[in-house]
Amino acid sequence: TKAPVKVTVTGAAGQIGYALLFRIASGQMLGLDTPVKLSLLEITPALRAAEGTAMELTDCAFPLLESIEITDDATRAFDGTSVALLVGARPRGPGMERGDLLSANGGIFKPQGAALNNGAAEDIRVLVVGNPANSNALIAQQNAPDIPANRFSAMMRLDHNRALAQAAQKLGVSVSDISNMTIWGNHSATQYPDLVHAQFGGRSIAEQVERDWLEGTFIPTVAKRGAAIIEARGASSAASAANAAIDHVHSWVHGTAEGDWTSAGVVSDGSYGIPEGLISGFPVTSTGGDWEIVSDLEIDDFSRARIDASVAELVEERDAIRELGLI
Ligand code: NAX
Repeated sequence: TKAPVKVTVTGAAGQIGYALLFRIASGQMLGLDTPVKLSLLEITPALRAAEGTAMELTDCAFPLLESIEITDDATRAFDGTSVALLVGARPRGPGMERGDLLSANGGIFKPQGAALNNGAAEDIRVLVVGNPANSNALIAQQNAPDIPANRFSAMMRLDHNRALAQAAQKLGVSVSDISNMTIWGNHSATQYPDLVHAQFGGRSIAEQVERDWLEGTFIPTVAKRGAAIIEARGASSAASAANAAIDHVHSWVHGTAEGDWTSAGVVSDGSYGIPEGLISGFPVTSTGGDWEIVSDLEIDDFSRARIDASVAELVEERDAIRELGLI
């Protein structure tokens, strides 16, 4: 076995945290050869609940779980950490405008970015799950100038997995028969799940389904799935979100399959006309360590318009957080 790796989960007492921690501790994220030291960061009133979760983690007697730390101090939680899963965020309350939401989250992600910058391990990798994920990731990244920008990513993987499942159901095939799916843009209702590049049987899926279904059913079903889950369950996606976070970090650390790619929100290098510096959904590969944006895909007019619309929203959010002095 390898040396133990410190993994920090923020919002650890929340519902995604509850679905996530046990899978990390069991080795499903970093691998069965890697012991983990868990650090649970919560706000003070939720520390007791986090202790309860920690008691259950202890009661699982996971062979790979070396230690559990519970704290409301970001400096301590991020000290020496190699993987930071930023799940805790401020949800949009009734009557809350986007500016209020961004500023409330700035109060969380700005100091967390700074704490990561000061104390995280050399090999730190950060995944932002808490919404608005892309902009929260940008705030954290911009406040951590000493950490390479490509170590920050925002979660598009739940949307990606939703898109795989919807396409597989439509074609009557297994999700494992579908490859090269991409979620472009923002993790929001404007996201563009791309069936033009997604493949089944070596061919574009867009060529194998009706145009009406692609535009009128597939895209809205994937983009509005979060709302549909809330309506059905009475609570937002938790287990599927945790699963996506596990998948994301697993692909990042262990690599993506040869010939395939996945989706992640990463800092744009200007590819595909997406302004440099924005954290946008892209097709990405990893050979085990760093995300790399898949280059030179041909973008048709329909995809161009969809990508541009979602990126315009990211630009607005970035301008708003800039105005608020968060970046
Ligand atoms: P919960 O409200 O159940 O849990 C959030 C937890 O974060 C709470 O325990 C809260 O005390 C904690 N928290 C708040 N501020 C904190 C801070 N400054 N430091 C540490 N912890 C803090 O929400 P949950 O359902 O777990 O969702 C968490 C976040 O994930 C939300 O922002 C949600 O919108 C987002 N999601 C993102 C998804 C994605 O695909 N990127 C999908 C699922 C999910 O909706």
